[in-house]
Amino acid sequence: MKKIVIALAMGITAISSMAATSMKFTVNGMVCSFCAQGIEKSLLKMGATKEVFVDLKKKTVAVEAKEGQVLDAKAISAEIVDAGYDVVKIETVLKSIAEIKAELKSRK
Ligand SMILES: [Cu+2]
Repeated sequence: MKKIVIALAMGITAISSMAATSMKFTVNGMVCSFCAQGIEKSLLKMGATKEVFVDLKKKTVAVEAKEGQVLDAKAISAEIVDAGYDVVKIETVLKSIAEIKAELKSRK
């Protein structure tokens, strides 16, 4: 019994130390900070969303998942499309929003 408990505890630590999971959407049609704010707001309302980051210049919307939760790419795309923008590319990346931001900055 003790062994099982230890194994479970180890399993939980392994999951929580996993890299953050995010999705990067390439979105056409976002032109100003109001566009960005609107998208941020609607995506933050979704249950699995931890953080949202919009980069207008790079036409990128990044969404980070809450720990242990899975992002719904279809639902997120639908939100963006409903708001009047075009989703042209979806990528899953094992990075946090902070890491994605740093990456976009270094890639001027
Ligand atoms: Cu706008």
